[in-house]
Amino acid sequence: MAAKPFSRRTFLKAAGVTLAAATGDIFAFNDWLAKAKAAEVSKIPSICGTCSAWCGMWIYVKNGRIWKATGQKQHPASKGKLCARGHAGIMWAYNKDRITHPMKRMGDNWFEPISWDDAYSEIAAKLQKVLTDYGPQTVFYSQNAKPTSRYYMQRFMHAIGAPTIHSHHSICSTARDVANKWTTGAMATADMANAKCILFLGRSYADGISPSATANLADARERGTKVIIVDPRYSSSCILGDQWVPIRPGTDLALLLAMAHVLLEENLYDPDFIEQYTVGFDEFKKTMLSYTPEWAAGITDIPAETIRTIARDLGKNRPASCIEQGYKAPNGANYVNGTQTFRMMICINALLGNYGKNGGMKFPLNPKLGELDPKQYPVPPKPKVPRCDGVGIKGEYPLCQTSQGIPHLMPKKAMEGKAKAGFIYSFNPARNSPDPKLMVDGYKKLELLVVCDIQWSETAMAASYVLPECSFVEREDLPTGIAGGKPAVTMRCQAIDRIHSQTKPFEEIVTGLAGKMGLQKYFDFSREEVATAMLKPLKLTTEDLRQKGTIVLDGKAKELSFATESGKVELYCKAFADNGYDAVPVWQPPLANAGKNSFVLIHGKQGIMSHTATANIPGLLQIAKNYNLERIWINPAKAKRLGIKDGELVEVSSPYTSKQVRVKVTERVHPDAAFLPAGYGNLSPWLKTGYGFGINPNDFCPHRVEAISGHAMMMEVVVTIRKVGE
Ligand SMILES: Nc1nc2c(c(=O)[nH]1)N[C@H]1C(S)=C(S)[C@@H](COP(=O)(O)OP(=O)(O)OC[C@H]3O[C@@H](n4cnc5c(=O)[nH]c(N)nc54)[C@H](O)[C@@H]3O)O[C@H]1N2
Ligand SMILES: Nc1nc2c(c(=O)[nH]1)N[C@H]1C(S)=C(S)[C@@H](COP(=O)(O)OP(=O)(O)OC[C@H]3O[C@@H](n4cnc5c(=O)[nH]c(N)nc54)[C@H](O)[C@@H]3O)O[C@H]1N2
Ligand code: SF4
Ligand SMILES: [Mo]
Repeated sequence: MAAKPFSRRTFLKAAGVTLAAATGDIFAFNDWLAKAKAAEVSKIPSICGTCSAWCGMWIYVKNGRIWKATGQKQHPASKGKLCARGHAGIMWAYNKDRITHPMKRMGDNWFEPISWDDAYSEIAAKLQKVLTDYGPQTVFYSQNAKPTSRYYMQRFMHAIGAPTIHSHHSICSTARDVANKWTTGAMATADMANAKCILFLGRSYADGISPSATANLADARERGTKVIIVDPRYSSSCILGDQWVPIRPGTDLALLLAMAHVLLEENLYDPDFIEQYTVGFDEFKKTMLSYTPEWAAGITDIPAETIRTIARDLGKNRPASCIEQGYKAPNGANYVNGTQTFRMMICINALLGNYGKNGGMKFPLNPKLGELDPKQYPVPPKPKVPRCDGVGIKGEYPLCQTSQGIPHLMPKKAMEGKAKAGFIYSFNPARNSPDPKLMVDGYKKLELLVVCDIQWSETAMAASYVLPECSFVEREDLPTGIAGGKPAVTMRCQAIDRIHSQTKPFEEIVTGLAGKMGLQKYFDFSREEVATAMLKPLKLTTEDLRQKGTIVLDGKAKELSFATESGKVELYCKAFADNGYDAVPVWQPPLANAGKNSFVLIHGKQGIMSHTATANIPGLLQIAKNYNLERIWINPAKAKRLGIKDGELVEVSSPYTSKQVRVKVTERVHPDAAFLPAGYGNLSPWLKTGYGFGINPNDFCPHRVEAISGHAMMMEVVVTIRKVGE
């Protein structure tokens, strides 16, 4: 299956053969081409690791090297296609800036290689000391959203009695997820294929890409679906939309309150749905009455008549109309009012009566995977101590989900002495969260920080030990379920042998460390055994997945139900009231407001970059350079007032920092907003390709934690911009 390793010795041997066979014609192109064509090609199913869409891919391998990749047709995110990042990400394996050995930090930007055995022993000893001196509540584990190896680290954390486990969502979508949990009980997704009218708040399928979502948007356009996009800037999705509605940053909540007002006032809602499936309609209606479109127009900068038209478009097309749930723009991790903004999106979808209906919001079906028999394979008990991020604790962050937690809070907790040791896997919070200096200073206060990455991320640079994983094309991972209209199951398989012999899959690393901690009994199984147990209820085997990659399962839509405390959509949310939050959303202004000569600093994805992880991939960075993609966008009216012309070098300043970048002067952005692409500004000097290119919005924003869901409020900052040299 996996091809031969590409070592220097095999290369020299192969070169010798060529030389002997082709005397006098060593580098002839035809000879090379013939050999390349004659090479056997193997096709291995994998899962793209270049963003959290986790597309199913086929990797084609020739002569032990990756040749190309294509998207798996049956995988719901790829549907036969990959994006540019996916095509580039397969080459990560060969990147010159990979971490190739376990490393121990000796000083600033100074690490020395260490053997795996010594690394495990030293880490285990330091961890044991932290556990003895301060207790397991001071240990945390933070990771990216998806990796299946959470299975191993969760066991490890429970085995040491430590409850604080994080995903990256406090800088992504935690406000959305918390609002969903308490309002509908689970996350429904927009049924684009059948919608007659759909409203996007910031979410941009053509920038924050998954190939199938981008294709769905194009199809919707072809079908004549009315697509309305509210965004302070004209995103790449707007060419596929009917209407771009520029909005003042951070004010979507006012728009939604006024839309609810119109739907109620003009009887454009579904009374039967409200009666059968919601609680709190009377309080909700009473609150909405005061929020007129004229009131919202002054706040959002959207004319009252436009607000009425948007509400009517949705109301008249109900139930085949909806507000797409998005990830983060106004409702995920960016503004102080994000949690209530998302609650309002749900409330409007409920007014439209669109839950469970074609063209509305549908709850995806999850495949039910099995597990190892706990009698044969002991499971560590759930930890009893409280979490160190306050999640689930009354008076701190009671409503935030324990499955997500607040990872960006850990450096602060380290400064306060409440966090002492941390493990971070496949996650770069030091660069992807606001205030990188605080993040790094805090992490360095820990007695132990272990980071597992493939490259020298900013977080790795702050670690006491850096453990190198092999990249996604070099390993097989556990199977994973995919929720959707039809549930599916998929597995990443190993396409090539490891390039660097000292790199390992995370599961081996955790198991090795557990051995040194005396916790072998919880890890006495092979990955094959776990994978087999997971697939058993589906009557599938690991071989099935190694052949097919992704398998779509049968699944029948369940009767509509809501997994909330009341069993209904909570227009009035009791849990919010019980914890001192507004039970019905009310207007809450953003913290940052632009002045005559200042801007709210907004940001977003570009189709060719994943967060700050891909700027170090040479092919992708070259595209960014060729097309000046790092520039900050400002509106011509304001640019003129500030004496700034397109392409000039400007200094962007917030109370926290000043940095220079070139400017893109464009009508495509609201005058109150400056839009900075989010993928640049790598600070780690060992990311040699990306280092020094562009600047990053997180540098300008302070460290903060929103009160309800605990997100980072990443766009709540005002900047000034002036021409350099003035
Ligand atoms: N400036 C900026 N900040 C952002 C965003 C942004 O776009 N720009 N986006 C926000 C959002 S929506 C999110 S979800 C978060 C995302 O924040 P992160 O979860 O930190 O996302 P990435 O930047 O993709 O970082 C993933 C890390 O995993 C490493 N990695 C990649 N493959 C592997 C692997 O196979 N094994 C291991 N061990 N490591 C691997 C990468 O090198 C990188 O250091 O950031 C948020 N913050
Ligand atoms: N190319 C690429 N695709 C990705 C990723 C990636 O890193 N790169 N990451 C994946 C991940 S983890 C995520 S979370 C998704 C994110 O995908 P999206 O949810 O689409 O996230 P962003 O690009 O962060 O969206 C920011 C958009 O919100 C707009 N915006 C800013 N402020 C406001 C506001 O106040 N109101 C409104 N209505 N809009 C506002 C910005 O102008 C921008 O267009 O993308 C996924 N896909
Ligand atoms: S959207 Fe692109 S980068 Fe993300 S998983 Fe799919 S192919 Fe990979
Ligand atoms: Mo995200």
